[in-house]
This record gives sequence, structure tokens and C-alpha cells, in this order.
Amino acid sequence: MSNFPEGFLWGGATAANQIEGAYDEGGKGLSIQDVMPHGGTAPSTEGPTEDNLKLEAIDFYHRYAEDIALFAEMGFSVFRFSIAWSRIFPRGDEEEPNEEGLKFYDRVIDECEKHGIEPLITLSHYETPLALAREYGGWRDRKLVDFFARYAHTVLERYGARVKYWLTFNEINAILHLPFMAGGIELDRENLADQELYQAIHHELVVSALATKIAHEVNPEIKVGCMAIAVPRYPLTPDPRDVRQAQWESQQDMLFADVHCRGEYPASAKRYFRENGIEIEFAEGDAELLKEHTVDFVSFSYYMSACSTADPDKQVRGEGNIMGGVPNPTLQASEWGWQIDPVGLRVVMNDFWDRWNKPLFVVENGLGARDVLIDGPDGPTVEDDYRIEYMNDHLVQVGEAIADGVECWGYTSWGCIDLVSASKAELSKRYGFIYVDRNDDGTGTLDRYRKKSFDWYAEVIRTNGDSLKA
Ligand code: BGP
Repeated sequence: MSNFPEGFLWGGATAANQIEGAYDEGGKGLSIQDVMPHGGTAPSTEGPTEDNLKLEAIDFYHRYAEDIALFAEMGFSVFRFSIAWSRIFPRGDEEEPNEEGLKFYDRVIDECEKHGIEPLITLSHYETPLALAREYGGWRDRKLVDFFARYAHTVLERYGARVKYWLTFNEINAILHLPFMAGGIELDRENLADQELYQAIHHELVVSALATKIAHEVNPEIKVGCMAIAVPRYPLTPDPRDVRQAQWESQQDMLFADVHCRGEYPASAKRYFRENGIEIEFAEGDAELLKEHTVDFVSFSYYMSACSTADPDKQVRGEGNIMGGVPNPTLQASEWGWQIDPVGLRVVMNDFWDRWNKPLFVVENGLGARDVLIDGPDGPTVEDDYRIEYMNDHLVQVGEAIADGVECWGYTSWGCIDLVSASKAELSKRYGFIYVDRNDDGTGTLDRYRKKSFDWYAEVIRTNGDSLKA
């Protein structure tokens, strides 16, 4: 018997800047991604450069109908994508939206509806309009609260009757490490004062609450979720100091969802602010907004766990996703050094449920790997058994968490179709069930091919998880 409840939403996840391309079509303005040819931590360029794969990405802007049909063929009941803010407000600070941009997402949603797929929309997926970053200093400037509220209001009014599930900021806690990508603040973390960082975070948290308010006013049926990176922090040893260090690191990671869910800063953050001279400026009404407009559900990405230690000699930062941490000696890693830990997913799901008692949605999980296209009986394909194993093992743990009593609404695997990676801006790190013929040097036909995992996932969905192998 499957652990997955009837109506569990199965699907995949993407982000505008990683799939759409067409960076200067349809009246779109530049976003920070258009000047980030080398991904998350690399320096940005003055303007768009030819080596930036995101400018064309996988051309979803022109091929969305074909791609959504492929998702439907797998049986998706949900498709997560983001709206590129700079398609709707090219600079971010205009009074009026760009109708052509709005029409594009009308068409994407039409296509989802045609196939009975629920859209799950992220309002901001590392895509701050470039003008807001360069001319205003990104989320440090309180004005972005008004600009974002206008954008959120525009798209919620436009699509709110047809789209039930919304997320505000993708991986909001990533700003702790990537101020430019996650906050439009063009400084390395080391050069950004804590005071400015936490004030920027406050602005995002406040406008997230405001967007939640707007969403519920537009349509009371809408469910708004927060979205954070989930990284279970394991003490490297049983030394209580390591345990405490792990606890503190996780308190920092979870500060964001704590505010989203409880409507106020947790005590641990308040002490940190006090002792580090951080004074967050609350505008009139901020406290009430946060308190009265908490999220309906908690969504998160899960790729890996990490260890924590209080011993300064052992504090090496391993490879891995944005949050990073000390490598776990008991785990294997992907080719990119992301440690693989399916059980960690059950751990975070239980922790989150116990902590916030809000329904969960796993909106990112998957394996980035180097795929090799081969000739199959039905045309080119990829024998991606490694991906099938990874996803099977993680989904089994989602099922276990559900059996533990956790309420979980759905699962969208990351990069259901190959896309440009966020950390390195490359195409050779592939996550999809669908192979896209495009290479790191920009060559390729952009043709789509079904991988072996395509049929595997279709079967998981058809059987509502019954076909998974424990
Ligand atoms: C998350 C992001 C995604 C995505 C994913 C995989 O951090 O929300 O945008 O790309 O990680 O990361 P990468 O593309 O670097 O492999």
C-alpha cells in the first residue's frame, strides 16, 4: 500500500531564468541572471555576454507547449515555474506592467489547464530586475517592498483565479551566502555588513507577508507558501558542543521560515541581533503584517545534509549546495560533491512538521549528473539508472515521513527538464527526465528526448507511489 494520500500532487520544478531564454524578447528587461554567466558566486558582467547560457537557456519561451505536453505525458498534476519579474516590470520600478509579459504567462497557464496540471508559481526565483540591483542596491532599499508588492498584486490579480499555489521567495535563506543572487545586493558576503544583510532580509520577509495578504484578498482559496533550503545539520561527533553548534546553524537556516510561519523573529535570532549590534528597522505596520499574514504551507528544496562542529580545526566547508557544511564521513556524494542522504529528507520533514505544524510541499529535489545520450530503440535516450535510484530512495523517505504523520501536499522534482544550473550556469549538470540537446559551449539543436527516468517517473505517478522500491 502506498503511503501517498489520494490527490498528492506529483510534478516537476523549474525557474524562469534557467529555462525561458528570450532574455530580451517580449519587452523583458534585464534581470541579475542576465549578467551572471558563471553562476552563483562568480562576479557579474556589465551587461549580457555571449557566454551566458541563460540568455537562450532551453528556449522554453518558445517551446513551452511542447514541454508541458511532455510533462502531461508523465502524468504531472503540478508544474512549478517562476514568473520573471523583469518580464512584467522590465526595470522593476515602473507604474504599469508590460502586457506582453503578462500574456506569455497567460499562455503557459492555458497550456497547464489544457492538461489538467496545477501551476505552482514562484514570484521570485533569483531574478531581481537588474535596475533594482544596480540603481537601488537590491533588497537593502525599502523601496523594493513597494515595487515587489506592485508586481505581486499585478500577477495575483491576473492569474489568481486560475492558480491556487504560490510561493514568494525561492530559497529565501540563500541570501545568507549569496547576497547578489538571492537579494540583488552586489557585494560578496564578506563585504556586506550584517546590519545591511538582515535589514534586506527583513524587507523580503515583510513583503512576503504583504504578498500573502494580497493573495488571500484576491482569492481566499489561494495557498501561499514560503520556500527555504532545507539542510539537516548533524553534529559531527556526539560532543555536546558539536550538538549545540548544529542546533545553532539550523536555527539560522530556519529563522526565515520561523518568521513566515509564526509571524515574529525567534528568540535565538533576537539574541544574535542584540549581541552583534544589529538593529532591524521596522516600518509602521511591519510587526502586524508579519503576525497577521503567515503562510499557508512550508515548501523547501532538499538536496543534502551537512555536519556541524565546534572544533575550528575541523570547520572545513565541503562542496555542496548553497548552505554548505562539513562533509559527513558516512555519505557518498554526487559528481558535484553534493552528499546524498535520502533519510535526511525524512528527518527534515518530521522536524518541520513538529516545528510549524503547517503542511509541507517538497518543491525541489533531484540529482545533477552528467548524462550520456545513446541510441535507443525509439530514438536517442539516456540510461539514467543513477537518477532513478536517487529519486526512488528520496521518494521512499517522503512516503515514510507521510506515514510518520507529516502532512505533505506534493513533490516537484528539480529540473524536470534539463536546464541551466544555478550555481555554475552550466548545462552539463542535468537533472531532467527530459534531455535537452544543448551543451556548455552553447551548441545543440535544443531537441528534447525522453530519458529512462521519464517512464519510471510516469509509473510512480500512475501508481501514486506504489511502484517505489523500499
Ligand atoms: C536550488 C535552486 C535552483 C536549482 C537547484 C540546483 O538552489 O533553487 O534554482 O538550480 O538548486 O542547483 P544547481 O543548479 O546549482 O545544481
